[in-house]
Amino acid sequence: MTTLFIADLHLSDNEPAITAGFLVFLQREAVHADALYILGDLFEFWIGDDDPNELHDTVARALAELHDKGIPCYFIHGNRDFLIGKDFAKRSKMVLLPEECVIDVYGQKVLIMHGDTLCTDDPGYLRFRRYIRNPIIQKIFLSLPLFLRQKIAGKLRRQSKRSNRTKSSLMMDVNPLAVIKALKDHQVIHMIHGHTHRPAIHDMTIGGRLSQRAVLGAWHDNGSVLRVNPDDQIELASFPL
Ligand code: OKV
Ligand code: MN
Repeated sequence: MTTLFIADLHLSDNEPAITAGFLVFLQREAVHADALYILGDLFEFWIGDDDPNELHDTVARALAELHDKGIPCYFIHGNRDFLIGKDFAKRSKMVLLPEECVIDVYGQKVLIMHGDTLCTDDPGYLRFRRYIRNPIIQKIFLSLPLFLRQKIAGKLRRQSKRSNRTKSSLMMDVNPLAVIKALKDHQVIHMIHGHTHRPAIHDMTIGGRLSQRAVLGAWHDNGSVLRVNPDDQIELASFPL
């Protein structure tokens, strides 16, 4: 019995080996799991469920197949694929979860999220986030023709690459106070997130209680998965793609 957590695959046409590795992961490992949680940034970018990209179809089919074999898959949006909507959820048979969510994993309450909202030392990003997460702005964006959305997204991605070069690595990590606040707000001591690409299991003491925060790794040269089993054993593993 195992529940699996992954994030930050950043699937795109430019990285076919990661997609191939993901499909193998679904067939070899996820089929034996109780559930699969994808905590955001499954895709490198997302400009609407109506994007006729073949990659989306391949991934939707593979996830739907997993569902048909009895393994439920849950998804929390990342900062890149936040526009994944009901249509893709239906095609992939994934359940879309809210951005912060307390789940029960073998009797333990665990807070799961993508993790970008914990990076409170990057006000530039949070401003950008507030803007593009505005439902009205999203509605307008989604009403644009596909070629325009592609053009805007390409431009934003190039700008972001440029601005990330000037950001310090501390700024791109989670803020410890934001972590404590999130745990307090949800009344939990366990948390799993991705986004920072700094895979680790952090032990902390909060109010005299031992607390754990697992950070999922990004998929680059290797895949990354967190395995949780009923004996409360958690294992952060990296595997070749
Ligand atoms: C996702 C990020 C690009 C970071 C644009 C309104 C706007 C949605 C959008 C376009 C971009 C998602 C949907 C993408 C995340 C980037 C660059 C930086 C830091 C609008 C609503 F602007 F036109 F109003 N977008 N895409 N970034 O390419 O997937 O998270 S994206
Ligand atoms: Mn992210």
